[in-house]
Amino acid sequence: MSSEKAIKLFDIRSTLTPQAWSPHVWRTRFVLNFKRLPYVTEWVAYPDITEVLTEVGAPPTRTTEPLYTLPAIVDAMTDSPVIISDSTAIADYLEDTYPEPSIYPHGRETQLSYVAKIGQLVAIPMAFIVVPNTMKILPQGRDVEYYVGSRKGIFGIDLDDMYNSKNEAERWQQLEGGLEELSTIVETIEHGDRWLFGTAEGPGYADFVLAAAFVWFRNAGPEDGWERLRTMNGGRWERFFKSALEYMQVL
Ligand SMILES: N[C@@H](CCC(=O)N[C@@H](CS)C(=O)NCC(=O)O)C(=O)O
Repeated sequence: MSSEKAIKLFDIRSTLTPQAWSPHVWRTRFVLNFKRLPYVTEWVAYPDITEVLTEVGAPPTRTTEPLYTLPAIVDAMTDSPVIISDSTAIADYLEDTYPEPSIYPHGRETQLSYVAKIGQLVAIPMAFIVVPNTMKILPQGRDVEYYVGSRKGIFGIDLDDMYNSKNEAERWQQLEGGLEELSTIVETIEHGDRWLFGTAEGPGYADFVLAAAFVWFRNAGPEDGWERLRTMNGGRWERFFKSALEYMQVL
């Protein structure tokens, strides 16, 4: 597709086919697919994120290194191109600019409160398991070198200490506990059969955030990790993931 009248989505390159794995970028990709917006992906090497985003004029998303993160988008469908970084800011922008279908059923604040719960109960315990494994799907050389050299500064813990034979059982216990608690929260939300945080008619943004965490776990996590997770809580997560497949194209 010509990128002239499309949205450019910056994503992190990998050795996978298709390449997409980053949980934050998947949030944006789900929204673009759901709203059926034309987009093209520009694959960026981890060590080049700062240079690429500085060049396009995207704002930094952090106050400590790394200052620049993905996702970022350039929307060339508007009168003058709009450049945005940070998954929440992008979701808000896409919702304001292309309101239908809406990603905020039950309201934005409600969706973002579910997103916070997903972060605390699922994404954080998952990070300990996935982050040390991710180097396996990054191109050897400068991508892996940058990744390995910068993780401690971000997570405050050595990659070797995140997930190893000594703490593996405990890490899984934390993730299982988080999923169990999330499952209890989901029971209290009125939703249809397909989605957990949306309505009978369609998904909410929190559904995409949870699905993004699951794709991350499946694509960048340890071998058999997804096999183990998907059957937990009576297979709820696998059924949910099947619904999300509809919006999982990588363009
Ligand atoms: N608050 C940001 C966080 C995004 C984020 O942390 N992205 C990671 C990839 S999943 C990244 O680009 N990291 C850059 C790096 O580690 O150098 C958002 O929601 O978009």
